[in-house]
Amino acid sequence: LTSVRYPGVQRGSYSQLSDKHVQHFKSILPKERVITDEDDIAAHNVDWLGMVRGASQIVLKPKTTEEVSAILKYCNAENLAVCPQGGNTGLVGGSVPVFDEVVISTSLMNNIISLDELSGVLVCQAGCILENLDSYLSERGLMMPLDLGAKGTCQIGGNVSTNAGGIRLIRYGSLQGSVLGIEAVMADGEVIDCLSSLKKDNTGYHLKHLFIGSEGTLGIVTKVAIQCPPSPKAVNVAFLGLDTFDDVLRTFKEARSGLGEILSSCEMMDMLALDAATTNLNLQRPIGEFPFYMLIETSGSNGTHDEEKLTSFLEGLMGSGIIHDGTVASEPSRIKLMWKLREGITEGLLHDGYVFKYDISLPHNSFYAIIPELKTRLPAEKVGRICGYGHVGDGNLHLNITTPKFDPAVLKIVEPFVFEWTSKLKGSVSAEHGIGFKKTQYIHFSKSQSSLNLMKDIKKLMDPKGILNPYKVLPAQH
Ligand code: AKG
Repeated sequence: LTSVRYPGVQRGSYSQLSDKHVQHFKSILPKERVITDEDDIAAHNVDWLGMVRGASQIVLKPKTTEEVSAILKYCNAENLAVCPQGGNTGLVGGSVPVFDEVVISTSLMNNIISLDELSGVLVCQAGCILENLDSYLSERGLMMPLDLGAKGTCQIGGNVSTNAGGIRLIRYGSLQGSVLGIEAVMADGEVIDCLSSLKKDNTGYHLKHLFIGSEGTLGIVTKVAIQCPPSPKAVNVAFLGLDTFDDVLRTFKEARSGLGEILSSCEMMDMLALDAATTNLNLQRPIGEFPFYMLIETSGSNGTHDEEKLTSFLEGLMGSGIIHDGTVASEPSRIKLMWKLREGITEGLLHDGYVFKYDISLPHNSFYAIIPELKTRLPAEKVGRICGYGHVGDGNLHLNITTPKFDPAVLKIVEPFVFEWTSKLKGSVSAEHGIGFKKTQYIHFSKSQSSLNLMKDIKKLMDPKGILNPYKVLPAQH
């Protein structure tokens, strides 16, 4: 197999799947969990954006850690490459095969193992869907410490493997801080049990971190222990209109000081980003038209106290002319509608045609400058929209450029320019989406050669044959 779609990417010298292998998988799993029907495999071979497509001939659906272990032990012995797959909602092609890797889907590993309602520690299998976990917790006065647009489909194992960010990072921190323990299976089938559910545990190397954010290249996460905060008693969302990006930064600064501990989200969208959701998904804009919008959420334990704080924060902004229009929601249905506008942007952009997608961390004072810069570099007749939105509170910009269809001339102008720009500002070329398949040749813009060498050494130690999620994260040559 060679790839026409990915020139320059060579299939590794792995074994080809044979009938003997399929029969063996059927001795590990019941045959209905060994999927070889082309139609049933199709969705596992393509990413959510429809941009990365593999040619796997088999999908395995284990239910237990022991089954994952037996599968990997066999694949390692037989030199079969594997692609671990959770909800397959990633945006950098990390969760789909590139060639004919064996797909190991965690979708049936969806048991909640335990919940300590006092400490808030949840232990569950990797295939639990984020939203299902959140619903389970909310009935018990708790919540997941992360939330993102793909919550209805993404799985916690995938979230942890990619160290997914999302809309509440500003409040609850990076996911790696909430993950107390992990159970993972290494390439040779060895089960690594670091499933500690202790808040404090400084007994040697923090091995769990090898599996957080390594995107399935060092092991397959099978169980996680997560610290879950109490769910808030009061939630408010303000949707604001602003004239300039400087005003967005001023509002963020005021929100940090004025809302303090109740601030749970601080998001921005420019006019064209919001328009992708309103026009393309037919959603209602809740306020007038502005060059910039912000969605600010508060979550706290005392509704009256929160409302007082929010009111005085908004009055201050209005008084000093930083915001001109805005609306506040405290009923769950209206809050949901406002979040739909923000979370619908990704899907809305796809309706334009092709999307060039960048997920970058930048210093606040240079957060938005790349958008006007790209507008001067890209010929207007070639692009649909150049827009920016994202987690301004966390310094994470989602830069998106749409074109009617894939246009190599646009690509040439945008890459590596975006990565060079980001690197010069000491930003990150992947803030929260990971490196996956799409960004491997750009990782060096954010990682030193010595770090890359150590990553390569760790990979060799933990997966000497390189069977785990090949072609992902690590650059082919460095
Ligand atoms: C977000 O909406 O926060 C995402 O991570 C998706 C960003 C994108 O579609 O570029």
